[in-house]
Amino acid sequence: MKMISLNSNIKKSLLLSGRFNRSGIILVASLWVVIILVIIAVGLSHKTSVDLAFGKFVFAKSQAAYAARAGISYALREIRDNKSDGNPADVDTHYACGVNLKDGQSIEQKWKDIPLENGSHFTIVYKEQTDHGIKKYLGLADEERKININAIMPQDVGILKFLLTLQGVGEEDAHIAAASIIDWKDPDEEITDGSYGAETEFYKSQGSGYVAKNAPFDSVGELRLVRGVTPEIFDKLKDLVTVFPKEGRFQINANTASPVVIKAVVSSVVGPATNTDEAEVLSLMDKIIELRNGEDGVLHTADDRPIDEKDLPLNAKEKTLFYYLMQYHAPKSRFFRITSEGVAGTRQVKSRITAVVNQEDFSTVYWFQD
Ligand SMILES: [Ca+2]
Ligand SMILES: [Ca+2]
Repeated sequence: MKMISLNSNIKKSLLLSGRFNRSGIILVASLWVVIILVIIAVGLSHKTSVDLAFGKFVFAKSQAAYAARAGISYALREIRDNKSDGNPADVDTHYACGVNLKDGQSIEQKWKDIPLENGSHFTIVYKEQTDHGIKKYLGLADEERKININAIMPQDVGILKFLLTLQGVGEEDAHIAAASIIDWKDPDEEITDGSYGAETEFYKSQGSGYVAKNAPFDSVGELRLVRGVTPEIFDKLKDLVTVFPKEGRFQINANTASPVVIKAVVSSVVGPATNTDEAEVLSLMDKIIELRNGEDGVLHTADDRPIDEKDLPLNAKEKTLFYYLMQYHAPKSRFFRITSEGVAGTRQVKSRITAVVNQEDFSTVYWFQD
């Protein structure tokens, strides 16, 4: 009897605990469903806000890209206007490059934060390596301030060589790269400067899978294929050389050229033949820089002046180097680099386009969008 009542108690308690377990499982399961639904809801709302933010960014990015594009059109119109109503005797300087400022107009008014109707704006600006590091300048930059690797001839190999040695590249390495750059684009298969240059035979012997181009460079980046142009050398060349124009004789604009470019040109004739040495290169350079900077002594301000022999107090040796430089000097430039930075209205989202245009026919010879 006792046994039976014990069994029934156990059954009862088992029954109770079973009921409890079932309702407990249902409760826990319901809670999990709620938690999962909450997680999904939070996830969805987060995803929606991420999608929304991404959508806004994409919209702002395209607004910025259109602003940058508007900047290119604006600069082209300025170049065109300057050409049609400008004084034909005008020359291009570092400050007034491609476009002259109107009376009383500041360089900021001409090129900085030019607004568009939708609230976005653009700035025409470029960066340049100076003795005091990289500086930003407003306006356009001519290509004639650089060494044209398509126009340079075998007899000018020294100019390219000095462009490298003046930047710390060893004499031998500089000579190999310079001669090979000339061989790459000259139409013949004759090696420049004996063993220094490189034509098809060299590239074949290296198993490089390509031959000497024997045609003009289409881009500065193509230099990477040339014998002796190591990544280090390419880095030192890329901002100081141009491939425009692809034809014609070698010219630079000494009003705008970087000091290292002018130094490379004149250094290539220094020696007993001209009775000059390094000291004259430096003193000539100082005088040119002083004249170009104008009275305030600062480059890229309204008082900047073009180079003119009558304004330069030169001694006989400096004159020898100066006349050599003047052979190549083209004070009016033809190819202008426009770098336009577009900024979207409400958000600080930027976009940049760089174009190089030919001022003669307004053709675009280079276009790059970041
Ligand atoms: Ca060749
Ligand atoms: Ca100045």
